[in-house]
Amino acid sequence: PSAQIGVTGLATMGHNLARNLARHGFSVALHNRTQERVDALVAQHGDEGTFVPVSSLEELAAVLERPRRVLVMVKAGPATDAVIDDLAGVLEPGDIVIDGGNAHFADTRRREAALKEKGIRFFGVGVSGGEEGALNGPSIMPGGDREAYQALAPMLEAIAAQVGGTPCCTYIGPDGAGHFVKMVHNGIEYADMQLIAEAYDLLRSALDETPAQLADVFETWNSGDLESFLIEITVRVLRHVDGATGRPFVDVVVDEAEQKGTGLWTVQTALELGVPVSGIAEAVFARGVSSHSGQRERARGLLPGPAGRPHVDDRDAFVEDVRKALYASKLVAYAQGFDMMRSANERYGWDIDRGAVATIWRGGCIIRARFLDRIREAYDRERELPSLLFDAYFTQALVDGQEAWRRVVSLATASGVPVPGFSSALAYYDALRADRLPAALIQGQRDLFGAHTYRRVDRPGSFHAGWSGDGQEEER
Ligand code: NBP
Repeated sequence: PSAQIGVTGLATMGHNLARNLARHGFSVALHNRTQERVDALVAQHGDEGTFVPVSSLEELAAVLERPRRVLVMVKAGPATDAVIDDLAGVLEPGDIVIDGGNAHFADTRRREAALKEKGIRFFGVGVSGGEEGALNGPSIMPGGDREAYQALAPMLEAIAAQVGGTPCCTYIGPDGAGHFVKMVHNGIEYADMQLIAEAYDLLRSALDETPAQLADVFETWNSGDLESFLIEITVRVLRHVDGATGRPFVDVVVDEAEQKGTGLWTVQTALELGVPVSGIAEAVFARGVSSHSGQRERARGLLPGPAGRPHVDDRDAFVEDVRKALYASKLVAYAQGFDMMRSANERYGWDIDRGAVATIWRGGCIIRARFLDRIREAYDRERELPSLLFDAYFTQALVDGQEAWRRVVSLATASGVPVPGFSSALAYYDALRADRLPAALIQGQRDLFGAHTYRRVDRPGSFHAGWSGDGQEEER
């Protein structure tokens, strides 16, 4: 028997991707460290397509068509390195190894370079959509050698989610570009979730309405610009009633959010690239604050805030203000995330097409949304758009929304409702548009204590002011 592709690592994700491949007519060799997973897949789903079970990597190499294609779906980190090392021992030059796990893009760059020395072509592929997406169509972000992609494209594009006949999979760029884009996706996901949560919190604090009633608000929003998977599931969560107590489900869940690490990677990378991703960072930090239950407990009885709930005269106008604030803040978070790709293109010599990324995020992944069509159109209009905020469509949304955004942040702040996402997005917006920033003062401070020099508004060059001595400015 022979197979067109092999999958090693048949836990949740590998298992479902193997079935997805087989259902699309590809013959799939199955390998897993523990043989039971191979046997279980064949026993339960063997009739879905052509599976070739094998019990060693040598056997896997023997059954695969050339060039061999092996999808690695094992735990990210050292397990992935171990499996790649073992594979390198049984593969030949020209073969293709695909890591579909959640690798850090820097690890992908290192692995790609190491395998290249052996003539093996390595792909780091971001796969988004979780268990369900893996089976029925994920969003796929492949990074690696462009020519080798030709040997993968028919398979990856067939198993990806499809939106209007377009697969949610496209070549992203060399080495770590695919995993980089997956990382940014997850960072944006953090920000989007936080902003929705802040909108809910404000509505809940200000209005005398139950979570189920607020679900109706989100449901209405879901028929407009905000239409997205995350708003859709927000409606479901808010409507959900706890079986044991009959209380709203959100009220019985402990209010401490976890973070698994991709948010951290996004923020770390943004700091290294020098890209301000304040919306994403605030979302990661907000989860951190929520988890500090000891400090929260102590602060509750100690630190004062304003009395009473936010005061709202016109309920519907307030709801509309919150919607606009959410949309504007979301726009900032996405603009910041897409800015990371622009910066990575410069740093790593990639050519990530941001419009194409928006296209493949329209289906399969967690941040899938109508909004992504608008982003794609923005990059169609101007491929090297420096910020999404400068596209005419989005600028108009900010013109329409900025007053509401300010009202919402003012009300939240005055009444002690924390809105780190909304307010940091607004601060970023105002900093970008400011005529002058107090960075001039900071430059003065830096020059005074550390002779770091400054540039002048009226002539070129670097200068150091005469802070002591004769008071003469020197050109440095
Ligand atoms: P896990 O991340 O739980 O990994 C389990 C798999 O890794 C099993 O097949 C296991 O083999 C294998 N494995 C381990 Br652990 N150590 C190994 C080693 N030293 N040598 C060989 N195999 C080893 O599986 P998953 O949840 O399916 O995720 C797979 C990848 O996809 C991960 O990188 C994950 O981050 C990523 N991902 C997950 C999701 C999701 O929603 N779960 C979404 C997107 C991406 P065994 O059966 O012998 O123990």
